[in-house]
Amino acid sequence: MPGLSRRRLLAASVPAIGGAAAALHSAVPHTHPWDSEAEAAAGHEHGGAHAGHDSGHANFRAGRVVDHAANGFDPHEVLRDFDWGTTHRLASGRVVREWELVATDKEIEVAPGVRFAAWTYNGRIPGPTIRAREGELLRISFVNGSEHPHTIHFHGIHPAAMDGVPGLGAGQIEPGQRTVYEFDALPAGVHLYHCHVRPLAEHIAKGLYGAFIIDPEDGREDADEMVMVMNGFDTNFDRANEVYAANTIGFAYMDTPIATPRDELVRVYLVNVLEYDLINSFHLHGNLFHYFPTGTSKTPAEFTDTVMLCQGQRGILEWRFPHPGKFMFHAHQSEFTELGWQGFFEVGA
Ligand SMILES: [Cu+2]
Repeated sequence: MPGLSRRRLLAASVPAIGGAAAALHSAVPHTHPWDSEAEAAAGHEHGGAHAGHDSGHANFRAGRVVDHAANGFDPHEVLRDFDWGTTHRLASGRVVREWELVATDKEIEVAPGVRFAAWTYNGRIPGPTIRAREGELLRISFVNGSEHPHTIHFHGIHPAAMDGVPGLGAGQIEPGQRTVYEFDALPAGVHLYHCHVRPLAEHIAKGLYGAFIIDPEDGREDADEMVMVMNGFDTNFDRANEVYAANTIGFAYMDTPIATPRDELVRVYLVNVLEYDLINSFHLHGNLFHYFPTGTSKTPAEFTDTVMLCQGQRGILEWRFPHPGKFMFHAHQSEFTELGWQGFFEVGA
């Protein structure tokens, strides 16, 4: 079916029925953006079976990699980069924590040779992982350096005027304008932020989102902490993704596994912002993890190896590796996995 996009097939045959759409979605083939043009022109299709690939396929074609330096961010740095902002104390002793986020239009290489006209917070996707302690007063200065109107909508508990949606408070922030979002750090957990300007799907899919972590007042146990924002990119503008990843660059953690010590507590702050697909998931090999939905309780809800999240859902995963070696993690939708959303943990001896 050369030329027939997944989305157009869906639109033609499924009048907004979620379950059926999900089933169809994974059944409809599409091409990788990093396939050769000749192959794409010949209508070479990659379906679930991926007959044209060897089973060891775990990388971009011919081992090509994305130029992280040119992008200005590296998924391996994003992984453990927690932005605590700057602080000062009010006369009352209360901590005020502040950040500046700037929206910019920026071209990002999302797969080898595939450049995507992204919209970013502070030049990176995901935007900075904003981190605070429960009960602090948070102040986020937002500067719109993009050519399009944007906002920052934070998940959490705050006044309506600070919700970052058009028509409330400062509303839509026009190019060249700025505003300040101010609210209490509540509740403890893992949250997210994203632009909330219409068309919403486009403003999110373009890259305007990030993780927002609030530590409990009494903290959490020491751990090797990481943030993974599950996302994807629609590189041919058909409202379906061609690239999937945790922290933007597919296969980045396959090319260079995430090193973590044996027997030490691992804590992953997992956020799903994937647009255009109904669900996403995280699956861990050779182990199970404790799952804390939204991270709002210290009592795990589940001990499992796979969690499923819709857009906006997030949670904290905790586990220890008792065995050394390499352990995969990936979306348990095979299609997402093969299009980039997979990686390795490398556990020391
Ligand atoms: Cu926007």
